[in-house]
Amino acid sequence: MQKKTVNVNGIQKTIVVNPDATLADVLRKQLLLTGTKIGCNKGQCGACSVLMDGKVIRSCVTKMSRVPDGANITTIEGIGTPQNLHAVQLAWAVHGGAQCGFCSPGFIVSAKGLLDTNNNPSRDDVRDWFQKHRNACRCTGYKPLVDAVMDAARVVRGEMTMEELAYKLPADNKIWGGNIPRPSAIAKVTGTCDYGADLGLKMPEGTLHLKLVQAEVSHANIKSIDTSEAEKMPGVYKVITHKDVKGKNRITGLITFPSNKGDGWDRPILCDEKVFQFGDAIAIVCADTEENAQAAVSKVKVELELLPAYMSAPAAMAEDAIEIHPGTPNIYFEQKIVKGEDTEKFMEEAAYVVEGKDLYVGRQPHLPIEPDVGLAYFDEEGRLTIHSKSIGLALHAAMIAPGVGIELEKLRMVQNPAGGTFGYKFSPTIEALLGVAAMVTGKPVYLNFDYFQQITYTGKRSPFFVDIKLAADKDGKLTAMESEWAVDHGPYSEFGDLLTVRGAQFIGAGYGIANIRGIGRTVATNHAWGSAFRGYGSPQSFFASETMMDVLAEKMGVDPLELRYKNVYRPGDTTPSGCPPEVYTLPELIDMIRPKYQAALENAKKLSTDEKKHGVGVSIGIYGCGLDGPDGAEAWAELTENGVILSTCWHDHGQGADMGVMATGHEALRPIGIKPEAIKLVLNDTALAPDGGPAGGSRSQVVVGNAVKAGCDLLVAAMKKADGTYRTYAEMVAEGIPVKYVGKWAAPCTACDENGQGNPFPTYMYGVFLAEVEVDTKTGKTMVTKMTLAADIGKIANKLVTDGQIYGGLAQGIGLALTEDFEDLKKHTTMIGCGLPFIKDIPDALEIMYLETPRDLGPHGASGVGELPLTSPHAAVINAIYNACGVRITHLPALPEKVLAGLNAK
Ligand code: MCN
Ligand code: FES
Ligand code: FES
Repeated sequence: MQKKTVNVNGIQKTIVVNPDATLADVLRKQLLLTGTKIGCNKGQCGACSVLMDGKVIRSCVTKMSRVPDGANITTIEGIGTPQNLHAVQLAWAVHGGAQCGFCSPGFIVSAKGLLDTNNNPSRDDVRDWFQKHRNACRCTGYKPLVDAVMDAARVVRGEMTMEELAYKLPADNKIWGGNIPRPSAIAKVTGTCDYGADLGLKMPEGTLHLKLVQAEVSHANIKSIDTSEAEKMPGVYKVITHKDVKGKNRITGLITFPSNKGDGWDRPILCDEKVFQFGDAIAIVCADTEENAQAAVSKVKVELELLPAYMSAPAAMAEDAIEIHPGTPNIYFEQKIVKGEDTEKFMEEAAYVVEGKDLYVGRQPHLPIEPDVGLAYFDEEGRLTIHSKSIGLALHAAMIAPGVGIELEKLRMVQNPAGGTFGYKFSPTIEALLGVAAMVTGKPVYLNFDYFQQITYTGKRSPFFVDIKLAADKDGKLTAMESEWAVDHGPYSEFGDLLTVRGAQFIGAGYGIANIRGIGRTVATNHAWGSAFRGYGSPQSFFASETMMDVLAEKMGVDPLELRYKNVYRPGDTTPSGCPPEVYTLPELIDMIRPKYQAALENAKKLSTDEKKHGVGVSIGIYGCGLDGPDGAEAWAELTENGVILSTCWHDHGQGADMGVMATGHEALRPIGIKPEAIKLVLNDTALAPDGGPAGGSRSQVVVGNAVKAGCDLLVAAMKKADGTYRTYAEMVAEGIPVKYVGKWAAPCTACDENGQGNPFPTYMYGVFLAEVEVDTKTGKTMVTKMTLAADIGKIANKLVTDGQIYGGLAQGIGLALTEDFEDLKKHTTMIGCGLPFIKDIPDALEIMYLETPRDLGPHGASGVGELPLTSPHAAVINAIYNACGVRITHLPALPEKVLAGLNAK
């Protein structure tokens, strides 16, 4: 141990530390300065950035032995407070820089470090700085962060006042469609928002720390598990195995489609008979400290009999492959698409036919900066209470309750502020493990994943292998499509059938193709289990149809954007599901983007050299808002003496659920003249708020938003007097009029049938993507120089949020196209190893063009936005690479070596 005197945020502190402890741990655990976040804990993401003697450092890799005595440390808490914000913090809030907000403290400290040395940086200086200091953000696409630094610099230089920078409520008291910062922004930019790991540090004494014994092989029979040595380790309270689980020890996907050959009870909470994939949990060590729990993990002895591991769909589909779940075939679900007439004759008679084989979008890792984390305890009413990053509290309660062995009424689920999920938390991850541990020990328990566990334990995007054939007449009008897709869903079936349906719904979507035949297959494998990922099935689907549209255009010798223009939905056309789209907006979106596209082509010609080839690519993207069929939600609106309480579960990945509830509710409540600050939000706790449904399928703005609006409409109607004015709270009470109203909404929709036909979604989002790239012909490396999206997401609730959603989604699309993967269990296990894009990988030139076509079924005319930007940006990038250098990539990501191989083969 070492005694140190350091100056933390201007206060002299004498501390006793382990010289090997990291500064991040000392700040967080000893000084409880939890504004400093830990993401990768490996020096890769900058979430833990602090200033030491004026320099930006990553505190997770700074040992206390390297912190000099007398060092001046500034953490986010020392930059500014909610009552006294620094310009960088205010700029972050007003530019929407904090979505999930997990990266924000690190970025803000880093930006302060920059402005202290250079108060007049260019945008490139800012980008160089964040690149150099490895500040990574998964939500924002970085552009709003640079905008924020530029404005903060203006304030620092005295060219702008804080008042000028701050958001101002318009005179008409309207926030709908505007730029008001989200309610959680100030907590996020000041480091006062407590995420799961921050709550974990503030748990009462006696809380047990959990660590997992996990599989290090991908497929095996378990012969025995011996916990005796581990149980004797210091501080160990209990080692839990499947034998201790009171319930069925399985997580269920709840509903499986009738033709699913499995029963949906295939995912163990703790492995009993088999290991199905690398990272599977086999035992939980519960101990007094994290260190003691971790030390005992390696003492648990697991005897295994190795089985062949099927690491891709084709491998698991092979004739001689054994069943991963004995009794259930590896191909456990099939979804057809049968629309219009038989396609054979159209294929024969077509003027043009193009065919693509094995078009592959891989196992994209979600890479939120915050690793998975949660805690559990019995609350004052004796309910098993589980806090986690769950974005579907009621759904997850139902999925885990029978497996854990608790009645649903005795299970309470709470969402912590989440540092990004991008869909991986549509599935339960550690909830059941926490529940089991709290039940077995009767104590509060806490489990925090490290980043390796985050990557290897949680679900991934499911790869699709797609074969596709398009037929067109002599004018380029599509007449028929044939498709076949295999979905590698990993070992666990939950929502695998639903994902396979997405292939039927979105391969070829956007075009009025009258005749379609196809079949999709869901395949169990031993690679990472498939969980939802933003876009859910659409990036895989559009990669096939949108790259083949370019192949068709080339074959016909026509412009790829104009070929799309000819074919996009117009009145009379139907979606692949056979229903008319709710609006016909794609022709106008193409009209909007056409001048940009033509200018980009000219520009690419001018810029191209033998060494650096420039190219331009387009794609269209569409996604439905809702869970298939009559998806519904509930919300409450309650008048109080001080304002209105709005309550629901609109789960927050980081996208801005709080803003969605606030903006949608406020617009409905505007007749009563309420100010936004008089609206209180009670969200995302099953004991306090009604079920809004999971925040997946970009459904919340439409489905939960409609429920919020319905509750507010009822309240406003009840408050209205005969003379058109509104009752006060006191008048309502005096007249005995109820003050609390339940808003409910259900989509008037029907799920798709066995032929993929139906009317599954109340609204859709539409976009046209334009990518501009530069390909280095010496190295094969592609840089995206600009991305543009023309988007129709209906009426906008909050423009800061929708801009941020789109920038962030485009950045993930660039990652999907060029770098991101989770395939190699040795290499793809860190943020950098997985290809997370940093600021210099994403162009500063991100442009959005909105068309706000009001939707009849959307609240105040809104559709959704979250997933649109990740439907097909990667297809535009891949088309642009072809346009630049003639290399067509069919297997993502387009790593330099693949492009180079294509160039060499030419
Ligand atoms: N919104 C708006 N105007 C519209 C439509 C939406 O202002 N016309 C706002 C909404 O109020 C909400 C946000 O945009 O704050 C997204 O709305 P919506 O499209 O309805 O999606 P959900 O709220 O259901 O969010 C889920 C969606 C999905 S499915 C994933 S995955 C996702 C995403 O949003 N993961 C995210 N965005 C993310 N953003 C961040 N930062 N982190 C994630 O993990
Ligand atoms: Fe320290 Fe990632 S760099 S947590
Ligand atoms: Fe940057 Fe979420 S806001 S990671």
